[in-house]
Amino acid sequence: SDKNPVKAAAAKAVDALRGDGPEDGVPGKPGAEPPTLAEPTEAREPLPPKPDQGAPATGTATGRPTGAPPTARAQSGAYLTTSTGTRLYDTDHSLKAGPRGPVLLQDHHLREKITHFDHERIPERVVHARGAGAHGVFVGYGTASNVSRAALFGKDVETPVFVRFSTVLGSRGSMDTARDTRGFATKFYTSEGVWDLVANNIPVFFIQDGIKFPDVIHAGKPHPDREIPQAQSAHDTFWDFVTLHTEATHHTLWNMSDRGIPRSYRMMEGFGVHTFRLVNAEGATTLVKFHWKPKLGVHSQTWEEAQITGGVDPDFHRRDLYDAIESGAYPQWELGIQVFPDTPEQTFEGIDLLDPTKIVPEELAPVQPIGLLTLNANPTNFFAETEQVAFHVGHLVPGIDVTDDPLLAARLFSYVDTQLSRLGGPNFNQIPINRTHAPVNDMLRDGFHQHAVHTGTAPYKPNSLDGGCPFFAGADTAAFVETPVEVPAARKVREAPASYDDHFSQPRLFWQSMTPIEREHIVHAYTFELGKCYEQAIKERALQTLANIDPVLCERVAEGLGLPAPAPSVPLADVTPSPALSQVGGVWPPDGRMIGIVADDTTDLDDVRTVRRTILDAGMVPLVIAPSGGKLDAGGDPVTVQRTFATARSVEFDAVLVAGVPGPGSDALGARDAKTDDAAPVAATDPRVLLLLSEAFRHGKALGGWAGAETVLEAAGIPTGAPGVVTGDSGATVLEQVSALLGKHRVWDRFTPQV
Ligand code: HDD
Repeated sequence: SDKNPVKAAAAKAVDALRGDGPEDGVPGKPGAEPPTLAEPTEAREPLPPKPDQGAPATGTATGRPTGAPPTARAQSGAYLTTSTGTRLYDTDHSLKAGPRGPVLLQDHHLREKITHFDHERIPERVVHARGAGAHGVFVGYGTASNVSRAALFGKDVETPVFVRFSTVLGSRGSMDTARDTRGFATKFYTSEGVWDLVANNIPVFFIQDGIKFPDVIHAGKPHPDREIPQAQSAHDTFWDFVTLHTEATHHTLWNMSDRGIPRSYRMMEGFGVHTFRLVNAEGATTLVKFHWKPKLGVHSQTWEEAQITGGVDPDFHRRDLYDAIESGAYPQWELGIQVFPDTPEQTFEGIDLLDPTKIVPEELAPVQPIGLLTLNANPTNFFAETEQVAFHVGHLVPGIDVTDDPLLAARLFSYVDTQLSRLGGPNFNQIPINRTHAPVNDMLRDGFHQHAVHTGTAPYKPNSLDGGCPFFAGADTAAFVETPVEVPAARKVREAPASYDDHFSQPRLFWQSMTPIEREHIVHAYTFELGKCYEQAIKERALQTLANIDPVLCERVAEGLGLPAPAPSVPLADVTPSPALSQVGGVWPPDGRMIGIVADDTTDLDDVRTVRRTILDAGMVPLVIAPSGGKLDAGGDPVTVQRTFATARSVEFDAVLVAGVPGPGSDALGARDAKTDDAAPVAATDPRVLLLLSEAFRHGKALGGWAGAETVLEAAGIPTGAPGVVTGDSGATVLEQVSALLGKHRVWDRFTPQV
């Protein structure tokens, strides 16, 4: 055993601890001075305001701030210890009676290590279990200060935030690119307390009353007998519910549109869904709907891309968010509000503002920007932050209040309740990620996981022992005062207002607002999802809801299912389309877009270097794809390979370039091995490259190639001169045109929709 360095070091450490080692003064050594004991620990103050909630201010290798130092690979600190701070000399061997003997029960370290491990998991969220989070900052524009007294909306006021994006139906380990609604929950650590805006990327909800939430979720989750399918709505129980419950039609249509398969969390809108009530300094109230508008525009994957991604990179959205922040391409959203007068009817242009299945088209009430969100730091520890963050629609600050939307009422109850079992007790707001930055002076005491050491003897009000402290604030000292709205005299009933019966006019508005290619995607989505259902009656009911949205939609889906198309059972509403609902059109910044560059041993690397540099300077990400890893061109100035033909798949890239091949006698070639002189590009014959290119072409992605790369594109079956296929003499000119195409997200001209 002397030959084993770990054991030798451990034996030395044990000797030292026993006090019979060579050094003097080792505690425990006979004759050594007894150690001086520190004073007993002072009782601590009650939980202080949390000044250190922001992500640790550290830097990456590139000098950018991040959640964790990139070099940190293990725990900091010199010695491994138990949870109570006792230093350990071994964590690889249980304590045994001899090397081959039985393990001893007295091995505390063994028991502590295993016990803690056994309890590492907590229940996943009952919905929105799969998510990714990031830290950031919200800066108010001051434009909302006339409608809300909330300090965070003040001009240039900076508020730290934590945002968690999520899918709804899948488990914690499910794929990111499932067709689903996305959560977009923001915790604002304001100076007046925490405000949580718990939003989705779809502005309407499946149900109008929260009492039905368990029903819609039970229907959407995997079947209870075999627990399949995972993270899917393409199954009988989901469609059974949404076709029996036609108020779900609007949300379902959004899910079946491209909104259900976002390209990135960075390219999604967010919606508060409910109408909220803002209160200004004079006490005047306004009704509003909250919108997050991404600076990069709203973009989606194609359905085939989403399916391939689910297999080749289930963490696609999580990785995308993390990488973008790490590389300094900080995602940004503007927070905006649609503003409506707070009238007793609570309607706007005939739209019921308390009905969460309805939108107010932006053309009727423009979204007015009130602040800017920037996500600029990744979490340091996923569990501590992203998993333990606890949002609640009831976390409000003065100036932001709720309305009587019955869906919101159930949420106000549910979000605390669920944390009790998820986070194991009532003290979840003491977990670091949940701690407010405002001073806390509550009278909540004890309970599991109590971290505060509260002083004083009078945690009740009124009291005289503490001189009556703490005192009450008033509206003038930033108290949250519920808005004293009139509640109409009424009977107790289990009923909804008549306006909630209109389930089809707004789905029709959405359908009519789509461009032909978006409509075609919707047709394909319904045809796929209903095609995965087994029950004939469910498909027939679904076709009836589609007929009530639009006969063309119904006919196309019916055709795909091989079923007759029914006639509408309600009069079709006469709607004015809302162009703001469409994702096609507009030009957006290409920040953070991924560009693959296919290269091999025959490639002119000078051009690759220039193109890479130009892509980086434009804030995009160049990834060189080569036959094998390592470097291209060992001599001179080698180019690092980021992806190999084996690891690259089209779904990762927003555009793909095929780097040029130098002609015989070119300088670039002369600098390398002459054996490549007349070699054809390896890429032209490698099936993985041909798949990469043909998929990218099929998915409407910009493609480019220069100086002989046409042979590779042709080998992939890509017609020369097809829309969005750019070829030329040099990488620089090709890249310029490809970047311009990226601003539109996809080469829409490549598709010929039939709707
Ligand atoms: Fe919810 C989580 C968004 C209706 C009950 N919800 C949750 C999350 C988001 C939303 C983004 C994830 C939060 C996180 O990242 O931790 N939920 C919405 C929106 C809704 C909505 C936009 C409709 C407008 N939710 C809704 C209803 C109920 C719930 C009607 C219950 C009656 N939601 C929950 C929950 C969750 C949750 C069970 C699960 C985990 C959690 O709260 O913390 O309480």
